[in-house]
Amino acid sequence: MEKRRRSMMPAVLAVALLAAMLLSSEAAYSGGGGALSPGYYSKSCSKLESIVREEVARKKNETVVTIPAVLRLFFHDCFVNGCDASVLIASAKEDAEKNTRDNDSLAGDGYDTVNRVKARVEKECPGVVSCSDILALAARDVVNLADGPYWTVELGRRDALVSRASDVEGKLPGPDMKVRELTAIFKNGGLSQLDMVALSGAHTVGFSHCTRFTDRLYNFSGTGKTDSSFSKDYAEALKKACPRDVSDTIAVNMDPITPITFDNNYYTNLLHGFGLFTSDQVLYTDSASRETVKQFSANQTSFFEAFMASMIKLGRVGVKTGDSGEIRTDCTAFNKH
Ligand code: HEM
Ligand SMILES: *[C@@H]1O[C@H](CO)[C@@H](O)[C@H](O)[C@H]1NC(C)=O
Ligand SMILES: *[C@@H]1O[C@H](CO)[C@@H](O)[C@H](O)[C@H]1NC(C)=O
Ligand SMILES: *[C@@H]1O[C@H](CO)[C@@H](O)[C@H](O)[C@H]1NC(C)=O
Ligand SMILES: CC(=O)N[C@H]1CO[C@H](CO)[C@@H](O)[C@@H]1O
Repeated sequence: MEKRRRSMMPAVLAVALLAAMLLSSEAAYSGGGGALSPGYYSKSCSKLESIVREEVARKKNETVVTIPAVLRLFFHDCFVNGCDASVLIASAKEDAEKNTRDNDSLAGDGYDTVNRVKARVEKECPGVVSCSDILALAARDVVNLADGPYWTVELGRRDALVSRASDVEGKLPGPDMKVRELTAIFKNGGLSQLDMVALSGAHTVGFSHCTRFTDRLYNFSGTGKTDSSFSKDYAEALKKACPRDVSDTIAVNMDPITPITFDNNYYTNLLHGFGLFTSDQVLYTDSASRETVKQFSANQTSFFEAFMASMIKLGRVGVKTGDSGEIRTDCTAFNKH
């Protein structure tokens, strides 16, 4: 759909690199007999971070879809049995995590990015770096390459030994959920309501298939009407892009104003009824989270700080360390034992 411009564009704020602030926390998470730490590979694979950055940048130069694809892939990996690269497994029987409805928009470019990085890392330091750590670093790099913040990534995750489609049910939030349900699902991973609101800001980049929100346009809550929390202009534009009988392959930008820039415009959109999903718009319509949305809309630095802190917390969910799991040589397959 077309980029729609409003008269009041958010001020462009100067973005400082805020990594230094986070470095002071020396955070180390322990789960499975080991601990995560930023310097985990400093001796065993000192070039790791520069390799990841270069390969992710190369891939992004080929297609900007790399940005949302990698970011969403990391979220889905972490929310289903922890950040353990279980989402990357390809199963001949099609019964792995990726073989579920929610993988629809897990664009192939996300998987491809991780696989390319892994291939280069294996040449440099074979058998040392986990696929789950590569995905965590790549998620940081895509955000930063889209003009978003840069933070220090904790490392030392090990890769899962299982990946089951049947484990996905109920773990991922749905676009029709309201604040209470969203908060509950994030709480399963030890994440707060504030983390939920900050991480939802990832919808400042990427695409959604029309079929994920057409009920809001044509039959909201079974009423046959349009959701009244939509801005009228936005709903009209979406109806043009996504007619009633729209094919399930058609997608639109989730942030219609700045679709490929990682900024706080997602929150400003919510103030104007430009939230694409119910799960987006309710963050503003529900008083439980409205003040946070206003704050992030008014102050990009405040959003970036919260987003970085929440991404670090997301990266600790259910991690395998120490003797758990394995270091996969091919991210799409378990090692042969
Ligand atoms: C808060 C609850 C959330 C819900 C209900 C939700 C739901 C969705 C849905 C339905 C889509 C469109 C998928 C499709 O077209 O099939 C989507 C896309 C996306 N989501 Fe979320 N999401 C949530 C949180 C997050 C979080 C925490 C992140 C990352 C930190 C994230 C990152 C993304 C990205 C980047 C895309 C665009 C994907 C692309 O363009 O390939 N989402 N989300
Ligand atoms: C990607 O493109 C940018 C801008 O054109 C360029 O500066 C950068 O060197 C490219 N990176 C890679 C790895 O190709
Ligand atoms: C709207 O939703 C209701 C309830 O789910 C359903 O019974 C009805 O058939 C739908 N109408 C249309 C036009 O799809
Ligand atoms: C924006 O948020 C940052 C970080 O929380 C804070 O230091 C700064 O004072 C805020 N700026 C304004 C104008 O409120
Ligand atoms: C990209 C991907 O793995 N897509 C799969 C998602 O799940 C469906 C249903 O199992 C598969 O048919 C797709 O191949």
